[in-house]
Amino acid sequence: MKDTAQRPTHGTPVHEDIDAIETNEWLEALAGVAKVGGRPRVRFLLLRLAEQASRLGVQTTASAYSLYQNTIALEQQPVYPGDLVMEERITSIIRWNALAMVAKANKAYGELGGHIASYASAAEIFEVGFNHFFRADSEAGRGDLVYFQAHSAPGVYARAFLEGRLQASQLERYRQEVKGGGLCSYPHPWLMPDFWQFPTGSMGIGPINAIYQARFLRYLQHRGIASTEGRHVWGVFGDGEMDEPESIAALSLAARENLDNVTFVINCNLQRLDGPVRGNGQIVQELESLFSGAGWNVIKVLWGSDWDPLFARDDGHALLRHFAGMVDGEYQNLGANDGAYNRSHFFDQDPQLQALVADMSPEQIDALRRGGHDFRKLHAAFEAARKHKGRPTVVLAKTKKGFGMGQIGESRNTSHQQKKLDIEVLKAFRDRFALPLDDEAVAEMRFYKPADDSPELRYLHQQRRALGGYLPKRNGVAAPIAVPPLDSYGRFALKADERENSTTMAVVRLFTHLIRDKQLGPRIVPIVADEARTFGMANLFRQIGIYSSVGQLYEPEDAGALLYYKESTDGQLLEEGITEAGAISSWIAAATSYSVNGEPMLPFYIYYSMFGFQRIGDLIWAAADQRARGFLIGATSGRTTLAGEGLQHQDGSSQLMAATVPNCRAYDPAFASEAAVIIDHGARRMLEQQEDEFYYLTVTNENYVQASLEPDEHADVIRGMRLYARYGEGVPAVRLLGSGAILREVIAAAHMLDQEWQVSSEVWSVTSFSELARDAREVQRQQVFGGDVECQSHLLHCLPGNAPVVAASDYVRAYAQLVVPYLQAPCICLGTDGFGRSDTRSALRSFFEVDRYHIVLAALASLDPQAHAQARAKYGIDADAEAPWNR
Ligand SMILES: Cc1ncc(C[n+]2csc(CCOP(=O)(O)OP(=O)(O)O)c2C)c(N)n1
Repeated sequence: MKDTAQRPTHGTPVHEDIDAIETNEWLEALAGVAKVGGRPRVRFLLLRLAEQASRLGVQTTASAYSLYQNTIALEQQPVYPGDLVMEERITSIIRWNALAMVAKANKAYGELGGHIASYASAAEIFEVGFNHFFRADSEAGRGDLVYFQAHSAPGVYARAFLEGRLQASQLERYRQEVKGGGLCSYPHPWLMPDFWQFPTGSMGIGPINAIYQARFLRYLQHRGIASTEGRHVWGVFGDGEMDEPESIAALSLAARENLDNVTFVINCNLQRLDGPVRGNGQIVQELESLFSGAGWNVIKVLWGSDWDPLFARDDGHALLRHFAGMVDGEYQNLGANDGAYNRSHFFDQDPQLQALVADMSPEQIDALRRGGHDFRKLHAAFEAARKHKGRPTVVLAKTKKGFGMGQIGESRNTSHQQKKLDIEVLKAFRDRFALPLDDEAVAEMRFYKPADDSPELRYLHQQRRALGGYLPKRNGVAAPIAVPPLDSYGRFALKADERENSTTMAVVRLFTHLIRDKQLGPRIVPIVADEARTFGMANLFRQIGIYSSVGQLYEPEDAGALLYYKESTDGQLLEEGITEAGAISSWIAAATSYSVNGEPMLPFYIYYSMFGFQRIGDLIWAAADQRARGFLIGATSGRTTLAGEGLQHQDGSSQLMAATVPNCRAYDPAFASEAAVIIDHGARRMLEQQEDEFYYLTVTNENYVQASLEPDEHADVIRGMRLYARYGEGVPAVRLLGSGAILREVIAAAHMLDQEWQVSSEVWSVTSFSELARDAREVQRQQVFGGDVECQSHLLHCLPGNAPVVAASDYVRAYAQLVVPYLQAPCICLGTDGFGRSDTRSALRSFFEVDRYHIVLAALASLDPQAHAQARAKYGIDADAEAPWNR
């Protein structure tokens, strides 16, 4: 180790001591106070001193982190309530099975991947949770929610194997899911719906989701929907994962909302995938500053029990001084090497340190554990976290990546990639953890499960029984909730009058009406990210209130107004502020409440459509994995319909992205009546039929006269297209398709074709190109496979034959093009490819070539070259103009 005294510690310079005797007097006095008056008295005096210093004009630069030691002192550590030897044995067995699962799959099949080193570092953290804290759902009520670090999944499987919940044959099929019965790489509720609850495979999603889950538990409690008191959210995450913006995005919300029902346990093994998390710094100290700055209670678990006697003998605090000056790259280096190396490279650097280990053998030095591998230290921290009131807690547990993997994997930069282990390494692992396996069993990497009546399994079951049962476990069924007849809440939309309205306003009105329904109403969760007024939802402020865990501590500025800003503890509306990631996390919590809480809810998250799939697409993907049920409303949608806003706001792509999510049903309705039918259908599918799908609707802020719908048209709206009208005489020469606000341009084009060019046409309102394509794809597949060759897609049912088709939408051409391969007719697709820009709707539609003139031109291009040339001249369309996507 290099010259530590001169090295900067995490963030603050080392100060020079100009009067060591005086310093000592102060320190001794403080130690005396601690002895007599205890810690609270010390804290009190320090606060008073800080106040006094401030009055004297001294800027105190107290660091935002504490010393590099355990937060819970030995004297405060409770007696361990479990059987340490037994738990060590069980953990060793689980370690082996987890390792064998990954190594075996990779040996047999080569490139299946998987991780050994991460779980190796987290085993004790998981096992303390499983043996003493993680409560399962039971007859006594719903249990805790646990977010497991995704790439430590092998350890969770290995435990479930001992519990008898997974069979050896399933462990054999780790990462081989296609034939069925295999185990997912990471937690995926979609693929293991009875097992995993929360998808955490994409870093950052677990932490933000966990916090909003904890907040939603409070919401349900405050609104009287479910009793969630006592339920705890645990999140076990990596220190590298904390780099993700989403991981830290909701920390202040958790503190602000006093979420003492959530605990993060950060596995600080100091490593990421390629190397150290903070080789030149100290991740533990950085995270402590971050979390305490955000208002969390921080508990550091850095050193195991074997260090206690060393600290006790270390009167001069040499250990703490040296720990403070050492960067994580060095900690990792020490971690990767044996006792002799640690003696020469750490303890021998300072006579005081040297003396501390003088009577210890290299093996004893080697066996000094980090706190995150010590059940007693971890238990004390978990217990303190669960008891802590008023604030969320983070446990920062210092561990070694690849703990127990020896020369090839312990604290090595390459640990993360270790998937194949040679026989000597496996034997060393067996010996290190005293596993009862002979050489043959080791060579074959046989899974090991003690007999059912063995002390190990009896203990394991007994601990779980005391915690209500087993987890992770997902419940997929909840009591159905009846949706009122559409006519009772959506009549205004089905029967249009002459008034102009927008589809956004109509959708808001629809769910506002639904809220009034006695049964379903309380289960509607409107969610906004600071855009309620934009979407005309201000009336909901007063009608249902804005949820606030503390009610309203101020008189709102607009108290006298009819629609004043009303916050209340039983408020129904979730006003999340400017955080789409937070708002979608709330939506996920509500949309999975049927499973997590057994209480189906129906969330409507309404937002600027551009800031949905594009901004937080990965969270939506995780929602899909999690079998979310609810509505996403992409408002102010359409690249030319959101006039004026410009490049960053105008959405021309979300429908295309939504089409890629298998259980997302995405619609781009043109009229309020269509939106009403879709919402009614979706609500029934999700709440009555319990289908694991969710609905995405793009709605616009363009006001126009709406169209009515007849009951016999509803099914076609859901299938994706319906005949709007025929124009002109005889068999239609061309079929015109339009979705969303662009349908009105299509209708105008049909009039022009008829009146100016004597071309007859059919106009189809396409509510969903993606649903049409999905259905057509399935039919085509059946036909290719020689199944029901007679069956026909809705698309071809509507558009038989080869009369030309023109399809236009307010999205990129690829959206309408989703249906082209399934048509028998030639088809020209118009769309809004390119960057949006600010201007009027008509200017934008002209620019992007989706206005009525360009639709007429496209229709004539496929029908009549002469008329086409005339039309181009008549409408002033410049054939040489640069394409919009190049501008
Ligand atoms: C969003 C995202 N980016 C990248 C990855 C790939 N990845 C998987 S594990 C990992 C490193 C995780 O490090 P850490 O959180 O410290 O966990 P450890 O394995 O060290 O316990 C990375 C980058 C991912 N899963 N998700």
